[in-house]
Amino acid sequence: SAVGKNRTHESAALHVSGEARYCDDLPELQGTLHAALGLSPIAHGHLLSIDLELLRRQPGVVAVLTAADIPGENNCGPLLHDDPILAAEKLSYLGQPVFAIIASSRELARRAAALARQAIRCEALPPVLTALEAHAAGQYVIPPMHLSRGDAAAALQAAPHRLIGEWRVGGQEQFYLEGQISYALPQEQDSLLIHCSTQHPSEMQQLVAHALGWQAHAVQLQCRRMGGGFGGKESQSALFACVAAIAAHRLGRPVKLRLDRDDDFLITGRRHGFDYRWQLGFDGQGQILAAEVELIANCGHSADLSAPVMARALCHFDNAYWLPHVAMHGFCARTNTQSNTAFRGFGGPQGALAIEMILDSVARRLQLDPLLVRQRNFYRDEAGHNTTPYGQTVEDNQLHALTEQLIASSDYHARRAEIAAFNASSPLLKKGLALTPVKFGISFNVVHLNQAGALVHVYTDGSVLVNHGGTEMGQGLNTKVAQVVAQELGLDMAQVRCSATDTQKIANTSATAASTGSDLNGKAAQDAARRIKQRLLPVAAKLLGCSEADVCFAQGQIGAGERRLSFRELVAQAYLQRVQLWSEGFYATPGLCWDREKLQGKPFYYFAYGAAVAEVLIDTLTGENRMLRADLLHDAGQSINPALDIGQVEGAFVQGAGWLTTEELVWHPDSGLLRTHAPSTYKIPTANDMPPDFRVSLYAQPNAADSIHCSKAVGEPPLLLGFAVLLALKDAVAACGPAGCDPLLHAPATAERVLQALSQT
Ligand code: MTE
Ligand code: LUZ
Ligand code: MOS
Repeated sequence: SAVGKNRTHESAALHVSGEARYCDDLPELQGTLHAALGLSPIAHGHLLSIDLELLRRQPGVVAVLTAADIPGENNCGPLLHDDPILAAEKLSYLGQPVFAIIASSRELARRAAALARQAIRCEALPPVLTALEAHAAGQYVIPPMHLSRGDAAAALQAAPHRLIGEWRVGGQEQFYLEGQISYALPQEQDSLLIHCSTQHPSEMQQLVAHALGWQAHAVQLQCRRMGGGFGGKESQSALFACVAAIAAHRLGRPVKLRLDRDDDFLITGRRHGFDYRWQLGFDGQGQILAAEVELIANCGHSADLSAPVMARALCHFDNAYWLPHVAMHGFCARTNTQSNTAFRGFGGPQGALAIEMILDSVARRLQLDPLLVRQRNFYRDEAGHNTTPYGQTVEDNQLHALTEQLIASSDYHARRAEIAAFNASSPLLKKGLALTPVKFGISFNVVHLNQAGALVHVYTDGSVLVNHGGTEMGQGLNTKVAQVVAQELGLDMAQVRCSATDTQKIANTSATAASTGSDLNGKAAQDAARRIKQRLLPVAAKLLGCSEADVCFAQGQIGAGERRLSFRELVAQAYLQRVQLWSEGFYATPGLCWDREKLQGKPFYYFAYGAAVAEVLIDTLTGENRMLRADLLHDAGQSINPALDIGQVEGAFVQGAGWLTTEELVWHPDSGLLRTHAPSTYKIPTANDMPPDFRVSLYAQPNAADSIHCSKAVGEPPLLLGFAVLLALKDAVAACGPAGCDPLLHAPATAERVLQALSQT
């Protein structure tokens, strides 16, 4: 069978040989022009004028576009219309695009765009650069959100123990290897074809159409693959698609806009950094009685996806734990920085990490192993202990069994003792250990987005072409969807091919996001394949002289008993009988409901679970640290392709660990310039940061929900496994202090922060 087996990524050979075509590898049409963006030199202020003459006289410059040249709506924001494509009057962050240079070469376009500082006349206002400053001033991109259950204030008062704290975690750059890019090609009768590296072709189509004042049917978006998206191309590929489209239409020539890495950092947003203020009431066993928390997100200058990101953060503060009384307050702070957006986990990591840090503090105060306190607070399969603060019942709870399995396989308790012995005899080097669990809700937390379409063609030679609304960003979606179709038609993988995502094939698609790509598109493609199979069955039954119920599709053969017919022969016969050999398919996730105002309902079709154990070593003289070992156990349901899923788990864990350790964003406190805008200063994990002992397993339990082949979504949840690394670092720092000490360790826990935390012990 095609499903449930390790299969290489459909483009693996092309990836490693360099033959895989990304947008910038497409052959350029003759007459192609290149665009570059002129960026705001200030973080906040008024735009007074642009010296267009200066820019137009530069070598190679064909045109200069400003906000005034946008024929339709000057907006590329996904939800609220508060994101100008090019700044009109207000300058909202340093790096905001103000004009576009269109020139004969990319190099000349960039040279002219680099004159922005001379060409832009503006009046500076003081910028607000931190979320806490914005929060103090009541400056938000959307109104505050509240989610509560019970009476947290009264339960806090009544609790035998109380802790109050503040904590913060930084943002994170997606650092997709392929930067943002769009290539727009004018077509006949005022229409455009745009190749764009995007997770959301349909939204790019919509936003380009609005910017041009056109109907959507005049804009075709195509994306064969991305060199990574990680959420950064869910909404924020739009600005580049719009600029390329406007320029291409205006000049009647193909226009390509490809950012270099520094501009990508300066223009686009990333994971929201969060500040937290919390209070927890608990008993002497570490059982949580009440929690109240303020989550303050740095949203940047516009709303972008901040509302659903904050909603997901609030719906993940519980993580694995039953919180009897809880009050959460989410504040989306408006600052003069890039507009923050989706990043793997979409606010979930920021919500769940807070409770993990809090529980760690509780355990240290009570001098208990943090793992014990975590297990005591797990959701349990009994009424009164199994509903989330947003009202969804935690069904199919795998937390207890999965954690027990990992405790055993990682040898947690013995290693805890070994580490204590090591630390007692090692004055300068200290080890730390932590186990953290994950429960992650699967579905878009906006109900209507949970739908997908597919189109399957069977050609008369028996070969199959699959198209669906999802996009391939390296995660292996096309491979999984091809497996599903091959399984349905009993074919070999070699007979099935996936083609580029195209708005002319599937309309009104959702972003490939929220980890739902294979859940949604897999079901839609299965639906399409089943429709074709239904039409083939009577043809096959007649040819084989049996009843339809006896016809079986397997290994490229159609059979009933001893009689066999190849898929190719069947299809050729069916064609002659004028049977439709292609079909559309559709899927909408059943049973979801969500009240956006009250933040109550069933936003998730199911939960994915996981747990990680990390062991670290710190040098107490320098704060330098490294991971020694990581054991991951992750619930991908009954995996469609275990090899791909293991890859997702490994990658997500390392990406999560990078967020919490080395990846630090620094804005200049006066000018608001992002200082860390290249790999020289912004440190993502490298091969050297992989734990030398790295053990990754899938927790093989079929999904209890009716998902595609009982698999579970795997794209985002394992990012939260990276929490274990931060908590292990905190454990190592605490080992330097007296029993019961609870050092404050903000994230990212860079060597400097570890050293700072050590100085408090
Ligand atoms: N894996 C790779 N290689 N590249 C990516 O850009 N994005 C992640 C995850 N895994 C990403 C990735 C994010 S943010 C999401 S939401 C999912 O993949 C999206 O794909 P899926 O829904 O098909 O899992
Ligand atoms: N909700 C969600 C969303 O849970 N994940 C997403 O990626 C998303 N994107 C847009 C709107 N809601
Ligand atoms: Mo992923 S953050 O939902 O693109």
